[in-house]
Amino acid sequence: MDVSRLLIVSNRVAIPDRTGAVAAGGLAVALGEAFRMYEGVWFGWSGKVAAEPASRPQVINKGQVQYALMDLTTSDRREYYNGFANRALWPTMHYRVGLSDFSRTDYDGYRRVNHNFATALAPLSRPDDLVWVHDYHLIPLAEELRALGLVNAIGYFHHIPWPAPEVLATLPGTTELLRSIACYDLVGLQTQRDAENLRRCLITELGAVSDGSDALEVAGLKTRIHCFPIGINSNQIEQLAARANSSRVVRQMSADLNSRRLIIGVDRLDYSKGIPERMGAYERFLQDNPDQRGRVTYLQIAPTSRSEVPEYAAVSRAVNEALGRINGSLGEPGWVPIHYVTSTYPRSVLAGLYRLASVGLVTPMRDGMNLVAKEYVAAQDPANPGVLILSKFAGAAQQLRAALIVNPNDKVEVAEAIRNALHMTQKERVCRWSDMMQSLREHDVSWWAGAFLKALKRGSPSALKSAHVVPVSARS
Ligand code: ADQ
Repeated sequence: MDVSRLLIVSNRVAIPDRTGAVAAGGLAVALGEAFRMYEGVWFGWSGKVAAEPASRPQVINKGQVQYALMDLTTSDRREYYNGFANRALWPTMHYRVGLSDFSRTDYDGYRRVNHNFATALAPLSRPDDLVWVHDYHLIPLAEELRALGLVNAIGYFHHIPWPAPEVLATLPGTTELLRSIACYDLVGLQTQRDAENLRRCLITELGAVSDGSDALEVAGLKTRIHCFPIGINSNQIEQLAARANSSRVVRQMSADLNSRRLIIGVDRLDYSKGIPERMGAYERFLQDNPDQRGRVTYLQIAPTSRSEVPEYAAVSRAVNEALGRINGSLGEPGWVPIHYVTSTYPRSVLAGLYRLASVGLVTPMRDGMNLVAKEYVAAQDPANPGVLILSKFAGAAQQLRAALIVNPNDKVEVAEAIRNALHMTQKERVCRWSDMMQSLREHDVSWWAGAFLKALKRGSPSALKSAHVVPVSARS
């Protein structure tokens, strides 16, 4: 595809290490893949905290990508990252209104960091760059860039769910954020439902008017809203999984299993992923199916994330409590029902572990997409695949309809799905897997990045947008 140059902006920038591996987290993995295809600049937070705010990024050249890294101050990190983004927006967008904690100071810090990022980014841009902004940390960025005179096409992809207007409206500041979102030429969401929710928010809160296509007009601005479900590099996962026996961790796990069947869960430690609830469902499965005790092992991999946010410490306690209770009450000498690890693994190891597992248990309470569900499917042995159990509240459930779809709030239903998965005939497993694999191949990560950028390029950057937009941070 003929793309001039890509300027990607996201909260964290994942610089590949010497082996080419990137950090855990869906966005890091997906953008790492997108940059295999396109040349450009990746701008964002370095992950470091400095005494003084940075005015210019540190630039690192690696292959065809230039990484431009900004440090944050302690108050930036507290207010923008740990505060408004992760204690207010994240829970609200995951429908957890009760966990959302709004503070005006945090919100101001969020706008300030977006303003600072735009000021540092604008000089790096070239007139024909396509600018692609990612995720909820950076919703106001286009508004700030327009105010600095940028007329480039600017797109935004929202990786997490977009809630219904009634839910979003509970959070102060979101009417302003909706105005900011209207400054993008193109807004991409994971599912049709998310796209419809955003459209309804813009119509009910701002009086946006539809032009009959995917575009909405708001206060003289025209923004297109479209669904682009994110994919994975399914070829790569297939290949890694097929030769994963070279990994010591995979060989060890395989030997330890002996003839036991493996159930696997892989998630960042986050309350949206439903890990304690999933453990409760597994406990119920073992209680209802005593013949299965000693015959299955559930491996839960959950690297710690956002540990400075109090709600994450609480979910960590809940997981440890469920783990202790289940292993203590149902375990036997020589058999531990749940293996729990918090390490980060190379993709080759994860792929091998997925392939060893008869069941992939992916039961988030709410999730934009969930790449683990897709990776689990791609890693299976085509002749003898495992079964995916998938929450109806993960965006992936809109595509992977041949999974066993469950309500993660119903532990009896999840326990029954585990039993059904373990008893499913090979013929049915192959049939369900082939159906899902076809969709993963058709809509892989290259398709996702290509489709978004093509749509962004198609809509001409409106000169209209460079004028008359005063960012909130500059308003009195
Ligand atoms: P996340 O909430 O991070 O992503 P997810 O989509 O499941 O969730 O992606 C997690 C990624 O991290 C996967 O690629 C997985 O392999 C990797 N990972 C997890 N644990 C790991 C470990 N221990 N070691 C190594 N890698 C590990 C957000 C949204 C999702 C959305 C993605 C992409 O919350 O809904 O699917 O962005 O848009």
